[in-house]
Amino acid sequence: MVPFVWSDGCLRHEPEAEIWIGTRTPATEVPQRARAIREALLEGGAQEVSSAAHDDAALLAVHDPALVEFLRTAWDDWSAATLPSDRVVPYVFARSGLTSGRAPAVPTAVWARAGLFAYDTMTLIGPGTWEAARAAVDVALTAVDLVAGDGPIAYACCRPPGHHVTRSLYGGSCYLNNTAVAAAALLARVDGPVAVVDIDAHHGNGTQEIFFGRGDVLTASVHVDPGAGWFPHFLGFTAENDDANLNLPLPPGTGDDGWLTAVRDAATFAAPARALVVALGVDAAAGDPESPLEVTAAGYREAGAILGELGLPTVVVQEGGYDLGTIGPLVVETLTGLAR
Ligand code: SP5
Ligand code: ZN
Repeated sequence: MVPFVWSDGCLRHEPEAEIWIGTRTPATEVPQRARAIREALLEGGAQEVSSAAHDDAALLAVHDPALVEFLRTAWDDWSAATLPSDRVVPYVFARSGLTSGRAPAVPTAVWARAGLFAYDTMTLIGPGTWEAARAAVDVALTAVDLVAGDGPIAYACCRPPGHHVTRSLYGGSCYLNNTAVAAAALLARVDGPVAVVDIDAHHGNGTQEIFFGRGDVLTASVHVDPGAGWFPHFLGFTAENDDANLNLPLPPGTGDDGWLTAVRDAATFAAPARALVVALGVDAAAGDPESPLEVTAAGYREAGAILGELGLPTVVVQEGGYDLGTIGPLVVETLTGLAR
């Protein structure tokens, strides 16, 4: 079984809610997700490795220092201002069309600052959000260390997820792009390109944006077609494809056959790389409340086998997956397929 990296710090983010289409709804990205996955891994006999602290080098290789500094201080500043909301939530957004190409001012009002860095209202910041997001980065970097050491595959059992975060903007229940951080860290250690294959049900728009046009990190994403009405809505289309980026949007209702064909295409695209990051969302599974894809547990095992066939040093980073009763077994299936 693939070893996994764990940090209790990842449990400290408890968003409790998301503001979705103007309504406060219960959070889906909850601490119990990570606990459920860990439990299934331990039951499956996987070795747990404690996360080790890492400096900000790999983090700042993929993120704007201003985003990192905002996230580090946002909750303290918000709570000191005694505002009506118990979470940081943006209300006015610094869109590029406002400022004729000029950089927007940094708002004096604490309650306006999130509008410089957030691109949605679903991704709330509260006590422990920064600590958990930073812990998830350490988990991903510890998994990179394991792969750069003796093992060919390691799994980062982390949350909050990261693949929706761009260089300078957070959203989609994500704060820091753990997958991109892992890819940047691997890039510094191998001789040649790194590939990211994202099999979360949603397009990995943040990872795409971070590495777009570079060529040293190949990005492929298999996801529900945003054109059919799914998050992230603005990105994830085939029109964004080039030599280093492959989007494989699928219609709602796609099951194992169509999904695995796309995973095979993503693996072929990734084959020239010298190391692989798998952005593992298990929300493509039938029954997940956040996506209309219909992948089975056997499908996830086969996806693992397809990616394992590449024979590359591989870091698997946890992204989405919201059905608390099945996410643990789905991760175990994928890792079992990978290690086959
Ligand atoms: C990492 C990841 O899987 N992010 C997914 C973000 C997509 N969320 C879209 C939210 C759509 C509305 N969900 C309603 C939930 C009610 N609480
Ligand atoms: Zn997702």
